[in-house]
Parts: sequence; C-alpha cells; structure tokens
Amino acid sequence: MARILSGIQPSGTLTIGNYIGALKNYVKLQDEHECLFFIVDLHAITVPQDRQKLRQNIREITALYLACGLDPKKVSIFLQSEVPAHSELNWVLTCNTGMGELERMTQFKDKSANASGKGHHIGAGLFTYPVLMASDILLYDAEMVPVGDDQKQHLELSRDLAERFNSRFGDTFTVPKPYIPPVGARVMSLQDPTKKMSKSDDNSKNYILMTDEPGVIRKKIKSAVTDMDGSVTYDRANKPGISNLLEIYSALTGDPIDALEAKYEGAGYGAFKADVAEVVVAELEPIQKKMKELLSSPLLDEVLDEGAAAANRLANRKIKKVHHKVGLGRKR
Ligand code: ATP
Ligand code: LTN
Repeated sequence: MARILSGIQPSGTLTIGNYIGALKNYVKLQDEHECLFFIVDLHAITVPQDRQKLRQNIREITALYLACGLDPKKVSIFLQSEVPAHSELNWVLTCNTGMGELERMTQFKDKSANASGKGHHIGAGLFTYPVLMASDILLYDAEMVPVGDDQKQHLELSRDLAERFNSRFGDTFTVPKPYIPPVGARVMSLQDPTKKMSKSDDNSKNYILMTDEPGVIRKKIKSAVTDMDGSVTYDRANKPGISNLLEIYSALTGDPIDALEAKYEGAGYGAFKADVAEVVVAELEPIQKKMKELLSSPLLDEVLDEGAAAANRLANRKIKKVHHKVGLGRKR
C-alpha cells in the first residue's frame, strides 16, 4: 500500500480535463492505497482571485470530491491553507531551489506571458509555485502523485528537491513518482485542440465544466473544432480535434481507442460527436445531482475538519524533523 497525494486548485469550477486527468483516478486509487487529497487554495492565489468566489470554489470542489465517489472514511480530504506546515516547508525548500530551476518551468512561462499580455502584474508566487507544490508532496512522504500531463515537470522538480535535501541534510524525504493516466492525461481545448483545456480559460466554449447542463454540453461538443477529413481516426498531430474527442470518449467508457475507430468507421463526425456528448452527459449527470445535495450539507465542513486534523498530525511531525535537520530552532 503506497501513500498517494494530490490536489486541485480552487481557481474555478472543475472541467472534464481535471476530472479525467486527475479526479477520476483519485477515486480508483482510494481502495488500494493510503490517500490524501486536498484543495490547494494557497496555489490558487498565485493569480488574482475574488475572495467570495474563491470560498465558493473551495466548497464546490469539496462537494465534487465526494460526489465523484471519494469516501472520507477511506481518504483524508483537506484544505491546504489549514495545514500551516505546507508554508513552513515551502520556505525551507525555497532556500534550496535554484532560480534557474524555476525559470525553466513551462507553466510559469505560459502563465506569466498570459498575465503580461493582459496587462496584469506577475506575482512572485507564480514563480515559486512549484516549490510549494514540492512542499505539499514531500511533507507527507507521498510515493505516488496522480496528475495530468502538464504537471510532469513540476513532479520532476519535486524529485530533484527531495534528492538534493536528502543528500545535503541526510535521508528525510521519500522521492515521489508521478501517476499519469495512459489515456486522457491531457484533455485539449474544444475550440483550439492544440492547447490544454483549462478552467481559467477566458472562453467558455473551450471547456466543459463538471457543472455544465446537458444542453450546454451537447452544444459545446457539437461545435468542437475538428477537420475536413471526415474519418473518425486517432492522429494527435494531424487530427487534434477528433483525437481529443476520442480520448474523452475512451477515458470515460474504458473502450479502447482502436475499438472506437472501428465502431465509427464511415459514420461521419455528426453521429460521433452526438455520442461523445451522451457519454459525457451520462458520466456527469449523477455527479451533478449528488453535488447539489452536498453543497447545502454540513458534511462538507465535517470532512474538511477531520481531514485537516489528520493532515496536521502527519505534517507537524515532518516539519519538526526538517527544522531539526537544517539547524533551525534551539533543540539539539
Ligand atoms: P488553471 O487553469 O487554474 O491553472 P487547471 O484547470 O489547469 O487550472 P489545476 O488545478 O492546475 O487545473 O489541475 C488539477 C489537476 O487536473 C492536475 O493534476 C492537472 O494535471 C489536471 N488537469 C488540468 N487540466 C487538465 C487537462 N486538460 N487534461 C488532463 N488533466 C488536467
Ligand atoms: N500544481 C498542481 C496542483 C497541485 C498539486 C500539488 C498536485 C498543488 N500541489 C501536490 C499534486 C500534488 C496543478 O494541478 N496545477
């Protein structure tokens, strides 16, 4: 039984990209492993957030975690800002991270270019974001971290920081491995299938939210950008739109992509898209129903309280050990 940990930013309502790339796998892993799943609100404020909206997103993601099938009796669900040791370890690791290592991070390059393109200021938190993520992971000695493809580079940095710390200060941290799903690790934007589907996208036609109504889902998939070729076949480079829809279909049903290609041979894009939409609607409708019930229930606070208590117990033990190794404080 390995220890698994992962988190999602409350920077908006989750998309089917977050669901397929991350959340769906959390649910699969909970039966076989010791799991900690959290909501990374400290990461969300690396770009400006409206405080009311942020609180609402935190509740919504907690409800979604439960509605998707995470069982609080098996896993700990908590809020990052309610475990102060994340910020404490963040500082120690920041002091052991090179500027060059952070300058290489593609997410920073993309997000800072996007912010400056809109005339927004770029906070230093956006730059040091991956160190906080490494702190989240190393604090709990997580062995496996289920994430989408876009987080590979951040996981690599977490591994480097763990190894560096262990060699400078003595064996302290487990070196984590990413767990990236074979299909659906990078769900693409519906209107521009060469870029990642993202919940902070300005154009709502680019993503499907977990809370989108069936009618909206059907419309968005119907108008997804495809190509002129007309055959439902997988080819990421030349047919990114159709390939993306095939991946969504396959990830949600478990049907292999080649079986889908055979099923839709000669069918045309209209019929295929209509079926993709029904697959998405069938997956999301029961989740949406449960989520609505949970949003008004006191269970959300109970789950987060219990999760924070369990996480704080583990994290406080670790941060004490780290401070001691580095020479902070007065204890010999
Ligand atoms: P933001 O747009 O605010 O940066 P995001 O939508 O990229 O957010 P995160 O909170 O950063 O989402 O990611 C949560 C998890 O979902 C991560 O494991 C990430 O890899 C995964 N994920 C995000 N988008 C996708 C996607 N399009 N396809 C597959 N996995 C994804
Ligand atoms: N950077 C991640 C979110 C995140 C995370 C983590 C994921 C923050 N801390 C720890 C796994 C483990 C992202 O998806 N953008």
